[in-house]
Amino acid sequence: MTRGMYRCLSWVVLGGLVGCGVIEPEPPEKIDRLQSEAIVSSITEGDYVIRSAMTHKCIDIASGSTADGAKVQQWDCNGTNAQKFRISPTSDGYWKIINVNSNKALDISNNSTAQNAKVHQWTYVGGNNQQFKFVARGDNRFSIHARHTDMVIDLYWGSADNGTEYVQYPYTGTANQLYTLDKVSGSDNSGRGCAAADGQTTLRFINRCAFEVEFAGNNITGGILGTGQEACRTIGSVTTYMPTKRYWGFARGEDPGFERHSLAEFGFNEVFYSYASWDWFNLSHVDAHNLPLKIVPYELGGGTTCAGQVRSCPMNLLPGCPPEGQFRNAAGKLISCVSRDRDNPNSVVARYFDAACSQSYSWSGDDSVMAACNAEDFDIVFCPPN
Ligand SMILES: [Ca+2]
Ligand SMILES: [Ca+2]
Repeated sequence: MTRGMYRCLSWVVLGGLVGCGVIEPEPPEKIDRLQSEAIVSSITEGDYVIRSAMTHKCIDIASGSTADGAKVQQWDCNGTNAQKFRISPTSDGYWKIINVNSNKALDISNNSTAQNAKVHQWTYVGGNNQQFKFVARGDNRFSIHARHTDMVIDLYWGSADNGTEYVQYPYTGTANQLYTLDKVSGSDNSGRGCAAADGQTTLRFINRCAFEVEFAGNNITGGILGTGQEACRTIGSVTTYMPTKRYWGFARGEDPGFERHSLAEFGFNEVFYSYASWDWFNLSHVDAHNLPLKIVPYELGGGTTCAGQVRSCPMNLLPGCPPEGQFRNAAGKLISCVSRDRDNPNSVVARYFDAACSQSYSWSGDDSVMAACNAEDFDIVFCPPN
């Protein structure tokens, strides 16, 4: 669909969902430079890397020590097991946090109830000073509360220095008390990765390209994905009405700019007959093609409405782009194929897109390829293999 204008025809084809009207284009939100494998929006049992929301550095066991009492510190993220923690439930919403390398638990030293008592590692014995609660604070950030005091794990004075210690301190909401968690293994939702069946509408961005991809879109913090990496963004509950949302990606550092992206377009959680959470979506080439995309819906509540609703245009449409559509960056590299006559189904570029990919939404009224179903979560795949 066009940006900045909504066409009634789409609604009619889908059965007259709700009204239509002019919608102002939304600017892309800022790109978060944090590179992530899989930032989670909720905690399930598994292995995690825990990063400061302030410094983006990792919680680390100093020198990879396996000793009781070893220092827990902030350090540049390095992918070692000294920075991976198995998080598993204890009781009443609390969790133990066990270092993968040492098999020792994060622990408030000496069972202290004082402010600024240090966090260190210790053999897990089930103490309340070894159990923590994760409280969601928005934007996939959590505060981590010790069970015996309800104080949070606090990056001391918010220092960015490697070697800075963590202490317990009353929650104040400052960024040195907030963390993001990247799940690095132990996913218990086969096939769904970090998009859990949890009553939330989550988008899982997956990069199958042979290069780094930056992703962005409406109502999310974007990010950078290495080859094979994925990231989840929860945008609302399964009943949150979110019309006309768009998501896209581009090779890192090669953003062709506004109206030069292939788009994954959605309307989430429309009321539709007996469904409270019907969704429509398409792979739009109305503006352009820059990266191959795929949308995979995951059914809400085990129904079957999403069968056959996967949409994919896995082919690279840049090499064959007609001359009038070619958009090059300052270095002369072809980085987008732009459809400058978007409302014309017979334009050379629209006909090229349609011929190359039967599931492409190739001009502003190409409603026959619209998909719709009662989904909870979606994958948005860059450079899908099929
Ligand atoms: Ca979900
Ligand atoms: Ca839905």
